[in-house]
Amino acid sequence: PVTIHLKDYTPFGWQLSDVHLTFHLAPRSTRVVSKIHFTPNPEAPAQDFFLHGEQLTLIRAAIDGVDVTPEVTEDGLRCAVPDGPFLWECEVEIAPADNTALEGLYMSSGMYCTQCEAEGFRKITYFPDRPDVMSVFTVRVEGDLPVLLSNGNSVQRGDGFAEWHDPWPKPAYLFALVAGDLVNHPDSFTTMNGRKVKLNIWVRPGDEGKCAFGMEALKKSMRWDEEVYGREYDLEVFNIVAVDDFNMGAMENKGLNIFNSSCVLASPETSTDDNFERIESIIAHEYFHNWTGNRITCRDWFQLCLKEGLTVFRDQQFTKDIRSAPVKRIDDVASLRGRQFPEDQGPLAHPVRPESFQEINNFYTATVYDKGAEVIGMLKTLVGDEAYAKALTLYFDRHDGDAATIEDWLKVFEDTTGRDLAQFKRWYSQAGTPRVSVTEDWADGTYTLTFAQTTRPTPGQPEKAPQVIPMAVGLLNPNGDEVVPTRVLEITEETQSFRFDELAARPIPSINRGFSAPVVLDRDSSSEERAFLLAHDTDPVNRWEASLLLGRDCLFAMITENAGPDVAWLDGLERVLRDRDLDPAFRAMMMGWPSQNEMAQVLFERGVTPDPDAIFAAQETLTQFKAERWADLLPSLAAEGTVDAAYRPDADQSGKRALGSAVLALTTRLDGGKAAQAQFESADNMTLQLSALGQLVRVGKDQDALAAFEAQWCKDRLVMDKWFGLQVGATAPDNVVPRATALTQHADFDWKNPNRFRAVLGAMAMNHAGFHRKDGAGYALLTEWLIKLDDLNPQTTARMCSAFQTWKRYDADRQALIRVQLERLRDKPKLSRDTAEMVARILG
Ligand code: DPP
Ligand code: ZN
Repeated sequence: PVTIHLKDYTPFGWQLSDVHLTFHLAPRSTRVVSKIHFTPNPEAPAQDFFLHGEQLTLIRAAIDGVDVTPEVTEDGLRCAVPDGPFLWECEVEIAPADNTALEGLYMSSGMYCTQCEAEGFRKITYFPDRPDVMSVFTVRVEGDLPVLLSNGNSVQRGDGFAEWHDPWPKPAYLFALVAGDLVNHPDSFTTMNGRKVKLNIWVRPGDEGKCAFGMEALKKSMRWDEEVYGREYDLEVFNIVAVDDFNMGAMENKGLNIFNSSCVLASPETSTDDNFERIESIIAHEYFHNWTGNRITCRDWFQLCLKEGLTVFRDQQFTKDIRSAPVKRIDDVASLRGRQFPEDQGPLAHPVRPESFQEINNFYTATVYDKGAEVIGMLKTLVGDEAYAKALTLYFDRHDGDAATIEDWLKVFEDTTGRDLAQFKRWYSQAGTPRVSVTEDWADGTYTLTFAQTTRPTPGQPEKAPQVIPMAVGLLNPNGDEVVPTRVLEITEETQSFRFDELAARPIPSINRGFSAPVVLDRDSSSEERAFLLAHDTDPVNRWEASLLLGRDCLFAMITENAGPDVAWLDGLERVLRDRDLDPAFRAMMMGWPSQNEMAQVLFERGVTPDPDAIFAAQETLTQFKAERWADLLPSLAAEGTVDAAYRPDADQSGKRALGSAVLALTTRLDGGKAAQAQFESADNMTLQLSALGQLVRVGKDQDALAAFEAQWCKDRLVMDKWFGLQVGATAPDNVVPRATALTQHADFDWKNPNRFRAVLGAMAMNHAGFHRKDGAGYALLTEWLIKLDDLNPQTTARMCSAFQTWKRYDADRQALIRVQLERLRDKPKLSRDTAEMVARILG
């Protein structure tokens, strides 16, 4: 396998003024004709004329009208070309109906669609398929289908053809084409400068009733980006298409976003509150890419975080603005710790800007996206809101139309603020989660906090240098009053102290408020102090954090010392739950506790080999104990968690339902599922129906409900994904593998569909104790299916290998069982480059 390095970047030898493509669509014999004007690039070193191309049948190639015979290899073609500008013409044949990798031009339920990021365009035609080659595309689509779409504005449409022109130069990864029998949910938007833009959501017939929410989210996103970032939309039309078979969530192709149908279709009957919120944020995310990604794109794929980190940051800001900011922040912190921290602390650790890869698809990771967003949040904290806004304006002014780098990005901040960001840049180049230990000193009214930072070695990076850590700190006095409001301490040294003078009493510190830096905090704080912060902290994130830390310690003691639940913690939590001034959504979050996966990590960090069965058992004991202890509180909380008004997926109602669902989880421990059964039967929306079903699955009283649910929803693919996933994800550990096995034999287990595959096998891998059962049956089942899927869809296969990334945490027997499976995968004949790279990295 070839490893590609950031340091080897060289510009392409030619510039492309315009690209003309004609598609003659046919399922197994689509012809793609391209005409491209190439002009030598004066800034590039001399090089062979090489165009990427994979799985193409070359029909004809010509230069300046004269046929040529290029040298064709597996990954592209080479050809002798004139010294000056020339016209390249080429015709290839491809078979979209046979394209199961869902990359390039493929078919999904009879419709043609594309996915070109990162390197899918080379499966459509011969082309310099790299993001720094930008060009104006004109596309003609010919096919016997009612709807024919591509990027940009519609130029012409007639019987069996359509022509599109995108005036904005773009790289090939933003190319898109859709053709099919689709119906439209239309609307329009008037931009800040009064231009009317047509908006469309295109779906398969039958799904038109599930578009309204997505459309509202799109209009909100467009307005928000104008108001907050001054960014206006720049084409006459914005199209969104829903596709059932899609490897990722969605794709920001210029003017023609393509979405996994699960990330755009929504209705109260079929979607949960969480689905609605996720859809809203993904629509925003893809729309925001129009500026951060499309108008300003990436020079090379190492710079992926330039567009993804920033766009995630922007979609997080958007959600905070239109929903509850603290709740959103806690959600994001939980997800960062649940997904990114394990990555950053295991064999797959890589910098936010990686320095090498074999297959770029393997780097669409939590680190690039979510840690990438955290890095931008830290930058904003360090320079302040005003400077951030100025820097962003400069970024858009200076780099519009560019394929830019992280250096360009940081330079606008340096030029705006005069700050030297050389040290800050380590956030982009050093992998691993920094650990910050805190010690404190109190004497004569002066309180001193001393921070020491270290980052453990990660693959390829044995030594780490200190990073810039913006540590937001507030101090409370023993009465619970805030004596020092939040202040951002800038840690730059390996060890650094900060003094707070003239305090009347020794304060209680609230450190890393708002999770101002994505670090692991090591601090020996007493449980009294945590309980104090749980009761008094003014920072919602740290209040939640205090409870989480108490929960960790409680479970740790239960697992390792057979201790009983920590009553002081639960009493403190109860006071929070009883506080009706607190947002129900926040209280629902406070009712959560460390996941089994997180507890496995905690045990491992503290030198105890995690036993998944013991973790599960402790969680069960704790849940039962909570239910009993709070028995008299639950009815009133349930009442607060009940919504009488007509269903709306807004923050207010969903917060209440989240509280209701957290309460139901406890009530079910007391009534054996009676309330859940009643809720299941009376539910008129998917949120209530699914949370009830989840509880019935948990207590094993799910046979009738699962059958009823299936009968009701068997025609709805997205709802059936929930049905498949929930019965594996929520069931008792012993049932997980048998159930997953049985479901893979279900007539509707369409394993070539990534959503369905993930629903079963992904849910199995996330059921901690079920997946990690002692006999290794979970590991074997997952591997068996990964081996099967790899021939068809390397991208989804490779991504799911990360289920094994934490394997070194576990005991020798489990490690041996996992190793056998990883080696089995590694030794599979014709293993894809994607999966091979992942397995090699995980094996280490
Ligand atoms: N660029 C897409 C996104 O993150 C992923 N293909 O929105
Ligand atoms: Zn993105």
